[in-house]
Amino acid sequence: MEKVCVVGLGYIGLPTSAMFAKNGIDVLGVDVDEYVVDKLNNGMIHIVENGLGELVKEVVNKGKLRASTKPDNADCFILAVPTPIREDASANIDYVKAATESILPYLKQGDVIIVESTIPPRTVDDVVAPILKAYGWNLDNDIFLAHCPERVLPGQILKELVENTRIVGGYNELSAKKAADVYRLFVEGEIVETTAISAEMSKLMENTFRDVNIALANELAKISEKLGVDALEVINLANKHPRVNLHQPGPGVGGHCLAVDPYFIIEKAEQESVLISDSRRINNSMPQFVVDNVKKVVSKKGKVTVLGLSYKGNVDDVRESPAVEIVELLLESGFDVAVHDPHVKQRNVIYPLADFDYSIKDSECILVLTDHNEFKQLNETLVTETMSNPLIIDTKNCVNVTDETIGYYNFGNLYKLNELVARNMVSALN
Ligand code: SAJ
Repeated sequence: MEKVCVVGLGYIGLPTSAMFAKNGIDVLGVDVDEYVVDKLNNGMIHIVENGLGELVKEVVNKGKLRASTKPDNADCFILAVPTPIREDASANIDYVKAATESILPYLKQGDVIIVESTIPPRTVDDVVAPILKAYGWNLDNDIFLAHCPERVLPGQILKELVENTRIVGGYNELSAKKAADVYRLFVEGEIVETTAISAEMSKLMENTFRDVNIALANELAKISEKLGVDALEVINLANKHPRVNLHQPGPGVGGHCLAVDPYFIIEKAEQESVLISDSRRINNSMPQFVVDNVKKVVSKKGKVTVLGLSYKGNVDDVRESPAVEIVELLLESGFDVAVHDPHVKQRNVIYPLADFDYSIKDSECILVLTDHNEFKQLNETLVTETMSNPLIIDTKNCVNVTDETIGYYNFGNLYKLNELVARNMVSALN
């Protein structure tokens, strides 16, 4: 194999392109966005990922990686385009269809086509294969089709691309074998060959497993708040059992994977996906649960400081972030909301972001929604001196508070907010 064409230069396509180029393959990266293409051809990247900038610069300079808005002939085509979710929670696979159609004029006998995008079960068999067949290709002998879902974690993509086990689901056995050979170029982890449908389903179930388990932790948090139990201690205790791994509760589940992938299963087997649907509902209910607790301690129109807008710690990604929904709910409830996030860029959000000092000035409550490293140790002197009421609700259990005059609440002692409210009501009556 000499040439690879990667369609879609996002978080998966770009690092994958760079990885093939690093291993001696001539790579053409294709993207509809001219800005992305121009940047890449100048040796620069448009996303943030550890080590990727340096690698891309190196392989572009060596002439192993270049970009274009159109595909070209290659021995292998990798489709890594987004599959966003529609308003009605169904998967939008239009980009996968368009990417498949875009490579049709460039295919030749013996080529391998690999879909890396996350797709609903049966998409390779029912959508991608028919497009290729309609163009006249025989998928048993002429060209080879497979689904190989990406499984990397943002922040350590280059390492995980090499080390993770890859599941390669072929349209048929020969396709799985051909596609597995492609990844052998740089994957050091195990490469498992299977059918396309099993690969599609296993990818979705990995993230669904996590979503369902987080829902269980979130349900425990709600039950504990009602019963006066320390949910975080319960999790620690239960996890001492060698076969138990309760996850952590939080303000909801965000990102473009966990909060999306379960719907791809629900869409195809709605009646059967009972637990999966309920889990989505539980996780989706967490923003309102958080806001209900804020309402217990902040006066009408009072100032609330939101720390963290991204969907998880130390990333700049706000896609599907529960924090964004919480800010909206707080604003709808009439609070004066100041948002501080040292990782998120202002151009990616519609709210004005504030610096930490301004965000806590005259605030009645700091609401921590993301576990960024910067939040682990807050400036407590500033907190006690400038907040009108030094109180923290930490939905990620990440802030280390030493000053005893600061009221600190997390999912371990949220029920104590009810006691606080009762005490305040009594003192107001007196
Ligand atoms: N979260 C909790 N409680 C937990 C763990 C996570 O509330 O105990 C929340 C996070 O705060 C965040 C969300 O879940 O809002 C998702 O975070 P994550 O770190 O679990 O997952 P992602 O979406 O960043 O990446 C996942 C990974 N999948 C798994 O770990 C099974 C990654 O390996 C996949 O490549 C990625 O999805 C993907 O692209 O599918």
